[in-house]
Amino acid sequence: MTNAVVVGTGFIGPVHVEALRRIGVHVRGVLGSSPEKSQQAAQSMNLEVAYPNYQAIIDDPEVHAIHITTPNDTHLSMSKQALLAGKHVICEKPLAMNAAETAELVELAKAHPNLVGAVNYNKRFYPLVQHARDMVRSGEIGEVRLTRGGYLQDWLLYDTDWNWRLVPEQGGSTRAIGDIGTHWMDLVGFITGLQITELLADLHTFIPVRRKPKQALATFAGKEAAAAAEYDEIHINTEDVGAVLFHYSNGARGTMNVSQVTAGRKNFCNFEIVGSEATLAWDVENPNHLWIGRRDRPNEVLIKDPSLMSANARYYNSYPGGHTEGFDDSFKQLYRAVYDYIHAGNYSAPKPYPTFEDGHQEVILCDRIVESHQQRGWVRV
Ligand code: SOE
Repeated sequence: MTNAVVVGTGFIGPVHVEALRRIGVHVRGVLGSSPEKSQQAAQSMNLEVAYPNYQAIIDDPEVHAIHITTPNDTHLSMSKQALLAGKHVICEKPLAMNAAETAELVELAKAHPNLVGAVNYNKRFYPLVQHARDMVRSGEIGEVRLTRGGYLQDWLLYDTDWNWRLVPEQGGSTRAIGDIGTHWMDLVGFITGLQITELLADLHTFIPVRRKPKQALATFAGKEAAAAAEYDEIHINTEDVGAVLFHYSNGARGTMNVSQVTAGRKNFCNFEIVGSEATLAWDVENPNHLWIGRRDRPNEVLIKDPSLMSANARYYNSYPGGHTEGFDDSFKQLYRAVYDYIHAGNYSAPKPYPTFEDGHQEVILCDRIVESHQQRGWVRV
């Protein structure tokens, strides 16, 4: 039996715990930002071990896989310690703070070929995303010419909204791009298989000073809480929004918009992939519909239904047509891919999950995006 531990008890840690349990992976315990938080989380999720610190997980021989869901500045050291201790790693995105760190992790993963080094790009695992990929890769939409879309949210719209991601020392030098833009670039790259060769970026911070509550708040939790009575004013130097133009390896063009301050857009990640024969459009808030645009016949909407989908995409459906699958299911399907791979034990087989190499590519793109913005010009990737 493979035992997993989840590190982090904020918004996303419990999502990992729940998804692992749904596929029968034993979650041995959890680690929060303090021993008290570990205790509370272990109790509320009915887990046997509340770890006092990270070293206790590393030292526990019963732990085989570690899910890292803590702020980005912890990813390098935690992933490193885990691999060196012979444990599989499933790390939240972005994989680390900059390309030097992610390159180190790629090398370490290469030196431990019998361990999984996965990055949590869950959006790849929506059934219709898998189907869209199969359509594009089999030539059904012709040659890809354009990609368009982005990722819009509103949870950081007010100057009273606060989260650790606003602090570059914890989140990294990009915020909207690093946190949600990387999801979009990974998703579109996964579907099209195209490499970004050049880009031009424009980033902007609309809220240069924010009120940081004295009491820490989990991601998204601020929207439900009243504005803090006690706060510190903090100068913000990471972007609220970004727009990026891309050139791809085959000559295709792309545009991506990201924003954490777009009122009404909750978690709107969408793409339009335009081929020489047809267009595909999808969004994560309506993930059971794939729009297929045509010129020579009426457009179609494919409603998620395994009986109408590619063999590969069928594998990533758990339920028949009309039975929706969403956010939590995408985590479940990602972990199915990871743990089926571990249980099969053939580590030279192609990896069906986003790897440290994929995580590294995303962080390189973030670094280039910041560079392009600072230079006010196109940069090569
Ligand atoms: C916050 O922007 C966040 O939780 C991201 O970090 C996640 O990756 C995304 O799924 C939802 O929004």
